[in-house]
Amino acid sequence: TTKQPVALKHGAHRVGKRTDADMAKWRSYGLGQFIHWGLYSILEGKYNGKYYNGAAEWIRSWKEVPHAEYDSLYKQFNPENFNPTQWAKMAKQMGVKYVTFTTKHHDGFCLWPSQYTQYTVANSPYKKDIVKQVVDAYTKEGIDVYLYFSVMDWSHPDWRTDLKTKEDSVAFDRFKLFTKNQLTELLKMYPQTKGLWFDGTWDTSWKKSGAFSDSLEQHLKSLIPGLIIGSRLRADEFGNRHNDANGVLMGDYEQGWERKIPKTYADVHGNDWDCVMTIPENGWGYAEKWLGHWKTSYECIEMTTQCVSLGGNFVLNFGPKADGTFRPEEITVAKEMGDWMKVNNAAIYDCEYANCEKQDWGYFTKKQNDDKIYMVVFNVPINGSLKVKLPKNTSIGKASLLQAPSTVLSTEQLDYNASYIQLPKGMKPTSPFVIVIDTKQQS
Ligand code: JFZ
Repeated sequence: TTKQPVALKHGAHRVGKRTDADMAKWRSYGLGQFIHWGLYSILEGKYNGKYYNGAAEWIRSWKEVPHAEYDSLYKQFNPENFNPTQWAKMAKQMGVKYVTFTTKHHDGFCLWPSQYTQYTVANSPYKKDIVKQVVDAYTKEGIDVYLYFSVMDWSHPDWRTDLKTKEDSVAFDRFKLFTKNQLTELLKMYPQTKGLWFDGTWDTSWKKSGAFSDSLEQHLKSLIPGLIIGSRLRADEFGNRHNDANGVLMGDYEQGWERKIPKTYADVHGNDWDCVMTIPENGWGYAEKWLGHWKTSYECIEMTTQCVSLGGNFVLNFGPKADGTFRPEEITVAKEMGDWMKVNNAAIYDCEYANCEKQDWGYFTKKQNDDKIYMVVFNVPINGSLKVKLPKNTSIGKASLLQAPSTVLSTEQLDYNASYIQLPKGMKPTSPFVIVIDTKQQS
């Protein structure tokens, strides 16, 4: 007996990937930037000389921090060195194709002058609209803009984590209207927006509001045709998130790959997806001290490649300081990634899963709508001879170095789907490099 699908009013409205041009563009990005900036940036992950162990943008939830004091931080928000053009140019040099920017995080402070609350940048000493400046500067550099929005809002008296009483439901109805108003306002004020990145949607109150989030999603999509919304907004009528009761993704791409990367293509269940990643182990907002390991540009390049090789995008987070500047560690990672992308981006942009997974030497990517495949090599054997298992029904026509296209590499075919590729004698790579393969298809 096969399991009958559950009839759902508020489950997925589409099975499989979107097929339109906006989503095709999203799929081609490869690399993105995330930015977490807000009042938490002022505290820098510490309070009263003590360091907070959690993610810096969560510091308001630490017992050491009096809420009244945190909620007054907006009176100090004055990023004198904020230079949106510089931000966008840094992102451009890094090679990112899209940015996701925190318009409002869990604390509720709005970086745009929302007319639905007083708790906005307009009432800070800085006064000016931050979101507009980010949207304009990045758009000018040709980088697509996505707006991060936390539904959960610690500043709003009507926010509830659960709906246990009649009073809760009445309050939460007001909150839902507030949320819809703010989102409508954002899309009307910043019509260049390509998509929304939702967060703070895990509480029972929101999971019980599946009918509302369904209508909200449709409303937002009616405001900007082609708008992209991931799987972190809605719940179905049974409170299932990401995937509905039938296991079908609700949203345009899987938003669950947070600080983790799928191991195999089977793990992504045929969905579009992106992975959002922090440079330190955890923590998205600025913290004075990064405890534990920080990722190097090398690790971030490998993660970018790994994501693209499994059909996803890699999105690296930055947490600017309260004054509007980036910490040197982030500037270095961005610069080094950009230098690498400049040479090797052919293997990242417009690329997809090549029907072959990680091998000893590194990762395959494949140009979309093209048979060209790329080997992004991270590990070179001592004898310079890479054993390559090729995608199904594929053998090597020609193998060459992306950096030196006239260098044709000698190959030895082992069987139809496997070959040795010999690197030029004396080639001692100091960074990951790309081999381009023109394929021969089995007829
Ligand atoms: C959320 C936020 O709480 C956090 O501050 C940051 O903005 C991040 C991008 O998103 O954190 C989450 C959300 C979901 C998961 C983990 C952390 N999750 O699904 O595993």
